[in-house]
Amino acid sequence: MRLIQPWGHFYVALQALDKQLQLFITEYSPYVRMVRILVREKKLQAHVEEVPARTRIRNSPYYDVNVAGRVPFLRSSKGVEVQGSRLILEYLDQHDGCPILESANEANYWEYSRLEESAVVVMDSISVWSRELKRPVDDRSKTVIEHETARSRRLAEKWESDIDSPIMRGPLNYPQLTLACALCMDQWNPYFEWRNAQPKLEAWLKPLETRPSFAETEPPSKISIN
Ligand SMILES: N[C@@H](CCC(=O)N[C@@H](CS)C(=O)NCC(=O)O)C(=O)O
Repeated sequence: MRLIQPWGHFYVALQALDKQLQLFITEYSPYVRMVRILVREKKLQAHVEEVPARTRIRNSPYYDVNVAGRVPFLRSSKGVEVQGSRLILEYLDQHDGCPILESANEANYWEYSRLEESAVVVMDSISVWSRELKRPVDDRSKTVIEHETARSRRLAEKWESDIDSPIMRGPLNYPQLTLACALCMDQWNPYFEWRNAQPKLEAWLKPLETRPSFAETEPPSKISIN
């Protein structure tokens, strides 16, 4: 069976989901977490094997699987390889013709895309910042840390009003999943303290972050910073 899915101006032919897929992961990546949450929301655990990948090290065996060395990465036994969280989410959500993530429509396309991109910027910013904190002290860039700390604060302030958009309040969609996983990065990065200053955003996140799919994919610990 082949499904033809409209995707922007393109039509992407996707093979039907294999019985067995491998999802390459790390436990701290928010990009990976979005995919792991979708797998649980769609009850696809029996079809998707989560395989830990060793990223950012010299000569990692993972580079034989994915030359780009990034996670998430999806591989099927039929030879399909999907790179990048957004495309993997679409692949897993749409293969069965019963997507659970609401896509943009003609009427809300620009607003939906604006909000999704703003959520991606939060995720990118917190990821760069957290990655920097994980490096040995001598290797850390104070400039990068200061820049991303300030950027994420500004973004959280902006989201305190953007969160009122109907797109952020309706059925689960890409902007909501992205923002939720980005904001939950405070479970890993102890310096990302947005909750007290943004009470509306925290109230929005509560029902999402208490879902079992979020609880099961929580980072195992906070970054230990010395
Ligand atoms: N835009 C990509 C970003 C993925 C990404 O940056 N992944 C990080 C982990 S948070 C990674 O794999 N880093 C390892 C590396 O760059 O070598 C996506 O949406 O999947």
